[in-house]
Amino acid sequence: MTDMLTPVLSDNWDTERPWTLESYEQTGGYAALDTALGMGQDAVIDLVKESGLRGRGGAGFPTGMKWGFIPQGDGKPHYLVVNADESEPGTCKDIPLMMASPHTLVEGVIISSYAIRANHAFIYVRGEVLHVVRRLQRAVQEAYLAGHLGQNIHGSGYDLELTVHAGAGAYICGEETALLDSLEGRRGQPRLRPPFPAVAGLYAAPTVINNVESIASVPCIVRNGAEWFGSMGTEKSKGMTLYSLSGHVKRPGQYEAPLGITLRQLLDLAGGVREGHELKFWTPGGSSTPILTAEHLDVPLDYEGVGAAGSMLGTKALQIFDETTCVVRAVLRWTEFYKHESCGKCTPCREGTWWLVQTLARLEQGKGSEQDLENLLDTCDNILGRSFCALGDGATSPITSSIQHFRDEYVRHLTEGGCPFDHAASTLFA
Ligand code: L3W
Ligand code: SF4
Repeated sequence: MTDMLTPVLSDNWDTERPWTLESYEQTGGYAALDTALGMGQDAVIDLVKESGLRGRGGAGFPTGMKWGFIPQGDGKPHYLVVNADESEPGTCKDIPLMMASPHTLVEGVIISSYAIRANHAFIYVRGEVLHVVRRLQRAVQEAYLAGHLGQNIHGSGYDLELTVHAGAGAYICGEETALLDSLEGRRGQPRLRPPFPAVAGLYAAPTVINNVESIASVPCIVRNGAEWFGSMGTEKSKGMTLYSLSGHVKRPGQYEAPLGITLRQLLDLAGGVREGHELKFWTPGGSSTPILTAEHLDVPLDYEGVGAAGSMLGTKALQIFDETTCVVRAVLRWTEFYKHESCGKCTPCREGTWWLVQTLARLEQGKGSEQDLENLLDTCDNILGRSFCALGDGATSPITSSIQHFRDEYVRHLTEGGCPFDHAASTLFA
């Protein structure tokens, strides 16, 4: 079964102190940078386009196409911003990547900035993860001292400054335009799109914003070629990716495998659901993506496959819940998170998430009525597609999907006058 694993980004994670420059260079690190500098900017963009790499932050937008939106030869400043504000519930791939091998990201930043003709790049990282901020700062310092960053990189005439910026701990700052506002020193709230950041981003200049994993995938594509990358995955979802398994699974953690692998195969790699229990529901990409059930064990985990099953691949954060978990309680917890993190800019999300929590809490305590289920769906309907950014839409996903798959369980709370589950047995959301 381990032949399903394709360690590329995680290949050096088990080596001696892989976060140091010395260790990274011993495993071929920064050789791709030389290759890219020798290819020229447009050839690097073409290579990334040909590879079929799609954004790993949740939306799956083609990376090379996004880079292609940056006006070339305009002589104006361009920026690259790495979205390292990993906060989606269940999502835990970028932080392990940056802790284990920060130079993979730094090398990716330099190559990507070179391709889009940017001379200043930023890594916007969650403020709470101070250990990651420090590790990145140290890696950036090492890269400057070795001549991988700064003036005239590797004698190519190309200059790049790289700034590591720590956010202040708001989930909304993972939304790309709120991130830009925050980076510019303002309160992080989403901006109207269009214009997309590729047209008017940081300081109103053309800006590429990509997720950590997307940018970290660039050096291996330069090293091994577009064909190699496309030999993994499926026709429309190419390459390998980091899947994060958490919850009721024997060996939680990051599993790097081709896009299109199934949860059944990943669970085999992870030792299965915890002993003596069975799968009840799971999220394919964090709590913003509609939940799926044991019926979906063989859904290909790629953008198309998960979409066809009625959900989204999202961040590939596979949260596994067995039969001891109350779905109503899980959904209530996630909804409390979205209510807390709603930035308040638009009414459907600001007011709607408050009402969702009130109604869900009543149902979870067995105090509501069946009409509350209709009220929940109606509120979701008034948030979905009417909110200013994806947070509002995402907040509705666990509710609508759980009512679709587990309506009976909601009703059971009402008929039994309370939650029928022993939360201590689940240990999650206890
Ligand atoms: C130029 C156009 N650029 C689109 C760019 C756009 C962005 C990218 C994708 O949300 C999802 C969300 C969460 N010209 C363009 C264009 N672009 N059209 O393409 O854009 P979009 O709007 O499809 O998605 P998004 O706003 O980036 C991301 C979901 O991910 N999610 C949340 C993840 C949370 C984390 C985290 O904690 N780190 O990643 C999980 O599923 O709900 O749907 O760059 O500018 N015409
Ligand atoms: Fe803010 Fe929510 Fe509206 Fe997004 S949907 S702008 S988070 S209030």
